[in-house]
Amino acid sequence: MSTDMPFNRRQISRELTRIANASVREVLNTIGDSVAPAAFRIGVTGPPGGGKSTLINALVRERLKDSTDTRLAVLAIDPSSPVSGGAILGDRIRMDAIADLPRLYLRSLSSRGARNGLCDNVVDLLTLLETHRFDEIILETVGVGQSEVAVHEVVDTLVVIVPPDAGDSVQTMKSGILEMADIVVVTKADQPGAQRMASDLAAVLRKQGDREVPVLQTEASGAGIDVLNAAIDAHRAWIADNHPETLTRENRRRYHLQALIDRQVHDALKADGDIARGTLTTSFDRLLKALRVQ
Ligand SMILES: Nc1nc2c(ncn2[C@@H]2O[C@H](COP(=O)(O)OP(=O)(O)OP(=O)(O)O)[C@@H](O)[C@H]2O)c(=O)[nH]1
Ligand SMILES: [Mg+2]
Repeated sequence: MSTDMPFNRRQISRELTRIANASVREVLNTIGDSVAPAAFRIGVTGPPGGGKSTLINALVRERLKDSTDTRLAVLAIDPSSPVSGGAILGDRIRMDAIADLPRLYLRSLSSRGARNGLCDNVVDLLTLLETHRFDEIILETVGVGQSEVAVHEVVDTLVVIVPPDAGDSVQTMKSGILEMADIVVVTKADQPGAQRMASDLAAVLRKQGDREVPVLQTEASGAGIDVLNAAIDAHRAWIADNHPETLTRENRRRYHLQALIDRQVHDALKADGDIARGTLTTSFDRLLKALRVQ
């Protein structure tokens, strides 16, 4: 490991693996008392194979270019389930090209078995990264279904990508993740239909109303990435002006508490095969008792 590395990649990887497989109590023992400052979190989400990783590749370079000391982490949640299609495309971009950039930490994690598409424990992972003093974290998730709107809760700026050939999935996204978007990007803008898709999306988002959501276009060549980068900075400035930081922190804490307690309840229900016997009241009290001793 070279000494000019600002952080120890192997140690962070080890810690992430450990916390990804930890019990709720172990999670609390690891990050429960952390007072590390929050990182600026950017979510990049959209359909499987839509061009998320390609975009992040270029975006990372652009964001690191602007400063000499920004520490940036990328966490890619790998769907790895045949249902979502992500892992079976075969041609997915791996972010090897940027993996060695100094001041960048890159990690891909499977969401197999997670109940909400995101890793159930993604907030644990993000918080752990914050204990390593990352300034920014980019989170890649596949976002097509309703459940994926959860990503909105854990990031500051949500970039929703739509490839020109998205077709039907745009209908699904309209009532879900698109409503949560802070910035919309039509990826693969070198392909036919990109301009049309961008106009359609702009029309839909204008009707949505309350805040102007930019609709941008990017290409794997890097075209449009500078504009996206500026839009992210503009949104960050907008948040700083419009959202009190303490409120954001408290909302995030609430979300984290909910995630941990959900898991605790899930584990307790699974551990007691007899929990459903008896009346609703006796089951409920038995569950509460089990939670108290965990
Ligand atoms: N023509 C064209 N192809 C692109 C562009 N960006 C990405 N692709 C291709 O689209 C495919 C998927 O790209 P990825 O960046 O892996 O997409 P992804 O959304 O991260 O995919 P998953 O993580 O598997 O959901 C790859 O074959 C890319 O080469 C682009 O701007 N133009
Ligand atoms: Mg990807």
